[in-house]
Amino acid sequence: MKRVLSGIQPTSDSFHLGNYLGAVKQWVELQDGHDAFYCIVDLHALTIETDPALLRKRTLASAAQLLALGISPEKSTLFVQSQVPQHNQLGWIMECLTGFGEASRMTQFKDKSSKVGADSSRVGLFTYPMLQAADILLYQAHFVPVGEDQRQHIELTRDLAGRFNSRYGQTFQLPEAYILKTAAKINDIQEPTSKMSKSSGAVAGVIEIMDAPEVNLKKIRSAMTDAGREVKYDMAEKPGISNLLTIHSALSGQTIANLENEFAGKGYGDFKAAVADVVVEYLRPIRAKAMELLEDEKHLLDILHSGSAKARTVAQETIETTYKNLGVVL
Ligand code: ATP
Ligand code: LTN
Repeated sequence: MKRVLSGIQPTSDSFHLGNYLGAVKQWVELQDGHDAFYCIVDLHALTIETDPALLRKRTLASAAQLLALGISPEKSTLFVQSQVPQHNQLGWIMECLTGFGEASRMTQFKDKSSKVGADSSRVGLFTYPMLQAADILLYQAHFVPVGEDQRQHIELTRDLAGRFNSRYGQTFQLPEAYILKTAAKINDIQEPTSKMSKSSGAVAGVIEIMDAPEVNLKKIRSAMTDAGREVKYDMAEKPGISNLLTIHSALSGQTIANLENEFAGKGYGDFKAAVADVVVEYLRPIRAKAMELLEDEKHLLDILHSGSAKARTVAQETIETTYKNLGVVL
């Protein structure tokens, strides 16, 4: 069976629709027929200032949401990055393999560091992609399901794996990004030309899984639309409507062409009401399930501890081969 690995940061109380449609939906699908490892990357979340109580709360909330969205501990290994110290061990080796210029070209680093300024940016934000490479290579993953914004990090991971293998002998599987064309990028519903984001979006533009149904209903009804009145997919001229069409289609399973027909001659108001309905009804049971899971912290911790134990066994094997090939005395 092919191996799959992906990660998500516990940086907010709720995942948003972009996280789900761009990434986690594929995680759920890939559990069948693959050996899947899914990681809550709490060490990556430390690259921005974090309150200890919030980090804990959000790590558990992330686990509850992943389970509610369909990740099954029977079918896949769900674990917490910091509970597997091998990530730090391989992270250092990846840092020693990466060029300074190469790391400087990572667009996520450039975007995030330019927002706070070079002086306030952490070194950890700079070395973030090398820890991510370690996350992936430790498990010898074939596929990495992520949104479009992560493509460059997966490319770097492939380059590092290839470089290590050619210098020190075959050690790592070269991973491939697994990115679905249809929902690779969900945009902010108030600013439909920028990506929906946990950390940078204004709340009105981000549809959160854990928000109450009334809140999401209101957000979608007030989503930014475009000039004109036709419900038509056109990313350049109608980014707002196109984004809403993508969301509706991804959740309802109807094609965009079908939706365009269905709403031909109707106004944006009717269309937004329909999108709101689809989103709210889709998320209602998921939110309820996540809330129920959060009531039993011990059960959640048991799932994470057993996932982490399994992950450590696989990760340790890779560390031993890596050290041996590097010439480290074992
Ligand atoms: P931040 O904005 O704080 O960087 P984020 O919202 O991008 O956070 P991450 O934890 O970095 O969330 O991403 C988790 C997964 O969700 C990644 O695979 C990422 O590609 C995907 N993702 C994030 N935002 C979107 C989006 N707007 N559309 C599609 N996929 C997305
Ligand atoms: N950088 C990713 C989160 C992430 C990840 C990973 C994704 C950390 N480690 C390993 C896939 C595989 C992000 O910002 N979305």
